[in-house]
Amino acid sequence: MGVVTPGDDRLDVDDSIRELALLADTAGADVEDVLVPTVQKINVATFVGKGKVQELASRVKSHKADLVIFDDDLSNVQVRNIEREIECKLLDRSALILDIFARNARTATAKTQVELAQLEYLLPRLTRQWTHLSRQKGGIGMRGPGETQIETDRRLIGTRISTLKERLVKIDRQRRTQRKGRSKFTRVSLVGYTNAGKSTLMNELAGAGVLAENRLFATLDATTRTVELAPGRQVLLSDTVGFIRKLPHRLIESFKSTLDEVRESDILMHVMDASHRAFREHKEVVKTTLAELDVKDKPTLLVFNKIDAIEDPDELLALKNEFPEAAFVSGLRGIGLKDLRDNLMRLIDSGFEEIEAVIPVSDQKSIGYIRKMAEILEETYDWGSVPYEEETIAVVRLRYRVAPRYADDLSALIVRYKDLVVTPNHTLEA
Ligand SMILES: Nc1nc2c(ncn2[C@@H]2O[C@H](COP(=O)(O)OP(=O)(O)OP(=O)(O)O)[C@@H](O)[C@H]2O)c(=O)[nH]1
Ligand SMILES: [Mg+2]
Repeated sequence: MGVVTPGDDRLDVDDSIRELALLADTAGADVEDVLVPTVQKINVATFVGKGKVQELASRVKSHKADLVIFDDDLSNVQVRNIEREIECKLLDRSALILDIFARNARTATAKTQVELAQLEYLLPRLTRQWTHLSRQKGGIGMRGPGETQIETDRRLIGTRISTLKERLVKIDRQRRTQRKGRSKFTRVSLVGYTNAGKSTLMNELAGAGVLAENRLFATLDATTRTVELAPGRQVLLSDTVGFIRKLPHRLIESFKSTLDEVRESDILMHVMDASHRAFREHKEVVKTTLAELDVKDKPTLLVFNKIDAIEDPDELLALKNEFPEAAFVSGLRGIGLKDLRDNLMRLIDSGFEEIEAVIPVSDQKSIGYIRKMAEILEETYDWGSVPYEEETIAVVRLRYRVAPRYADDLSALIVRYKDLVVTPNHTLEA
């Protein structure tokens, strides 16, 4: 069930409902009936008016439905009131998305993040009907004198939330260490609406063996692989969780560890399902979600995927005209991948700095640091004939490519050698 309110565009609501049906299907439900009444005003007690609730109740009865799903987020009170009338279980969109995330979570990180989001969703919704938690834990001694069951439950959930948060802090720390170890490569993240084809593209580019499926939120954790864009040009490509409209904010927050991959990458590839009629809206949702994650102003390559599924060639042509900088591909059929790699390289080259520095070989610390943080393109030596501070010393000349985020660091390191020049009569040998 969804509603059209006076400010809404009917077509948008229809898209949203179609997507809700897909979500329901992903969660394992069979959709029997859809109701999208026009309402003038949201009712505080029951969301829709009394008449609509009664109609819903009679449809539930005639279909013998087990479940009603609302496209909008409902308050605690609204859920309770409507459930009482319709005599069956009621979920809102957030709860449904949380359920799908819980089903699809495979890795320990994803499971921890989902559980945290679920509990935080649950906490303010605890009602008296919901009193089984302490019994699961054995119960005895759990209940203080005069304390109600609901307070006990709240406390248990609170404790569990703290435990999960601590666990995520540890995961964060581990991941940060992992990322540090590979920081000299350009990091590219695939972002996009769920089901746009990110994992398929990842598999195609990196031979990754990531699960790609025609269901929503198949991917819930980040996977990173090396991709060779051209001989000798490697980047790190990460595939991660997709976005959707009305993604519960709590969920975004819980997925911080996974989404840090996106936040810390140098470049984004925004993958879109170009054959989806609502792709423009999806594109906006992705942009808004990224802004919510504080990911702004990152160089982004737009990737129009699933072009094999666009039936009208004129439509494809129009898109290419509208987005001349974008890449047009089919991850599934392997179309356009060479252009995609080239576009990506061009984008990287436009943002990255190429620097040449001459450094005394004795300064192994600086050389080691550059090796770690930058990609070395050329390395030549002069063993002992370069004049420096009244001596002649051995130097290395490094040409390297560095991400903007490390460029200043490295320049500070080598600024003291700026007068060190290798004159042409010194032969530099590799
Ligand atoms: N026709 C067509 N289908 C594609 C293409 N790329 C991917 N698909 C299909 O789209 C569905 C979703 O693909 P995924 O790669 O799992 O999408 P995703 O963006 O990783 O989705 P989530 O991880 O769920 O967010 C799968 O059924 C793919 O086979 C394409 O180029 N053309
Ligand atoms: Mg995926």
